[in-house]
Amino acid sequence: MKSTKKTTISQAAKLLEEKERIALFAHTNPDGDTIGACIALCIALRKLHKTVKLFCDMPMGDKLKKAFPEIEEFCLEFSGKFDILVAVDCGDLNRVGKFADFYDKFAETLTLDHHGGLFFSKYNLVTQYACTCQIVYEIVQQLPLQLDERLATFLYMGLCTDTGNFSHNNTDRASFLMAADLCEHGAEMEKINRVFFKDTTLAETKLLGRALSHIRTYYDGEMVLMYLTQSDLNEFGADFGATAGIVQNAINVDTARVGVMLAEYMPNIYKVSMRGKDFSVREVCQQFGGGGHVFASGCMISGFLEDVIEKIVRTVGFTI
Ligand SMILES: [Mn+2]
Repeated sequence: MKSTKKTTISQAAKLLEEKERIALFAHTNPDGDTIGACIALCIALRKLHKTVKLFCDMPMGDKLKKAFPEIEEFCLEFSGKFDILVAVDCGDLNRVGKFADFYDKFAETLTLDHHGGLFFSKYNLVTQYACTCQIVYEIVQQLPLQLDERLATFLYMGLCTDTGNFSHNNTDRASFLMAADLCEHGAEMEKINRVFFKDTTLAETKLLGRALSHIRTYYDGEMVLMYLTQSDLNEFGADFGATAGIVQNAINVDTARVGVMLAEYMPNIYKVSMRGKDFSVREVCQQFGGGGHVFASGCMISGFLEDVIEKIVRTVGFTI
């Protein structure tokens, strides 16, 4: 069993200052918080003349690269020599994705996370903050450098995405104080909002229309379901990633306690996303070998569309 210890903001800042070659790992299927935190920390550490490289087992996505052409893409394969590896916004080792085994064997590792998960690194800075960008923000304040526009912009990226634009329960006083400070330092807030909350491709908008046209309700409207098949995706030339987030339209229906979105991932294999209001969708997804959060979970189910829908309706029916 390797030894792990709890680390404070100032200890983490000191640790990073001591190291010369630093590898930052974003979590698999990277979101705005892990990307923003990695880029901000990279900018800060390079200001201190450190050698920093960013890794992730998936790229950060075209929308982001279009909006911020200056940022460097993650390295998808590991290479280089480092003094420390840092897992950014990772609640457990699996989040490091395909680098997990290598990460686990490395002697000097540091977790920066806000999911309150297990200690899997040598040093663990695990908080109850709204976002990992707040951890990086506080680390940056301990380092001998000033916030600038770029740092403020990427720190804002994680703050506004992980708080759902300051609307989720995790939004607190610290979120607004941080936002005020980042605003003062020139964060490009409108641009971040556009990229993460507004911009869609034409294919995505058409796909949403198709999903909405496939809406079905069960249990007096307490369950709302939508689906997309591979032929829908092909018709609009959309890739599978374009189905992400559509489930929100199902749970937004005022009568809904369960929102379900099925997207055909491969022929007769459906990725099922569920959202709940006062209803544990995690338990439903666990019945199918999936999981996640109590009110936001997912699973994969194989079968013909109508059979898959029937299975879900029946399973939800046990507890609704
Ligand atoms: Mn996060």
